Amino acid sequence: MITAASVAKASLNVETDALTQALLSDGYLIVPRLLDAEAIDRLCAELDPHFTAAPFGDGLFYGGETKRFGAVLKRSRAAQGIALHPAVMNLVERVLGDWCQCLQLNLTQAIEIHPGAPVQVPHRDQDMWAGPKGAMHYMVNVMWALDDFTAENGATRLWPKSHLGDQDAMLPEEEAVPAVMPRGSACFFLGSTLHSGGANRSAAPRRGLIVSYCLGWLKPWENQWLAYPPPVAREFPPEIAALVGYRQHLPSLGNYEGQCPSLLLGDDPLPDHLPFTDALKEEHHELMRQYYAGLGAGASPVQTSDGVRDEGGASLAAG
Ligand SMILES: O=C(O)CCC(=O)C(=O)O
Ligand SMILES: [Fe+2]
Repeated sequence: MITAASVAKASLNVETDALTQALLSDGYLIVPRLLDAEAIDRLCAELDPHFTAAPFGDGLFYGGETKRFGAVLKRSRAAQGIALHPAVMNLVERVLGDWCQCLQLNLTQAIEIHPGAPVQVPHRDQDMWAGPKGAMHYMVNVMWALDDFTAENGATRLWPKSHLGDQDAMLPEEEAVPAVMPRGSACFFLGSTLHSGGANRSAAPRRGLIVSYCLGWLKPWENQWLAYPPPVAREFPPEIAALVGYRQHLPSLGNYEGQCPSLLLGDDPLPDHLPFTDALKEEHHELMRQYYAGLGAGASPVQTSDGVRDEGGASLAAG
């Protein structure tokens, strides 16, 4: 049983700082019973038919005795609420917020490890991205326990403080700690934390749901726009649509025809061409103001209803 990193739900709202520190210090954090009985029951009921329908995986990493499915937000309304859980968002924003203008969903993945499944190969999820490691955080995962997680039934294994050392190091098996937690609990872990699914030596499958958040300028592991194309995302609450990519990460990243991709979620058909419209940070506006001020009178653009144009009508908008 992990107790060092466990924090009672009751203290969650008032102690987000402490929770963040615990996560950053240990590389993982368990919050027991973050969901109440009704919430976890609803989530499990909505996911149950999908677990039944999902095939077993293929390959050493995914595992032939493990079932998975993605795009969980289109399959379960309860999962949408859980993805936006305020305690989770607070924590994730504290860890990732310094490195991006807004967060995005990296993936949702339901995982059912069946009896007889061996341990998964230990890995750091952030290794899929080629950037420098160790100086910043790329992602935070939340593993929601849909069943009680035990050392016998395949609880996720984590290597405490493995995010602090050599980011290429494999660590001794005996240093792994199983994320033992009751159903409805959440295990947070960093993209840099060495971890793996556990072997299931019990007689029953172990179900979990990973909701993974990453910096808004990264390529997410699960292609969110394909998982949730506009006809699907149109039905989402705006916060979920934004989290899966229907918003621009300033400046203008992820735009559609120079505009916010949330335009695609409206009721009206869009014209074939749209006016490219600045979506910049204040610092970019300031840089442009300074640039034009430096050029002096006459070279300055004037603001028109169409956007920013020079006096002769040529577009000056960044594009
Ligand atoms: O199922 C688990 O406990 C962890 C799975 C995992 O880490 C992965 O597939 O990347
Ligand atoms: Fe993983």
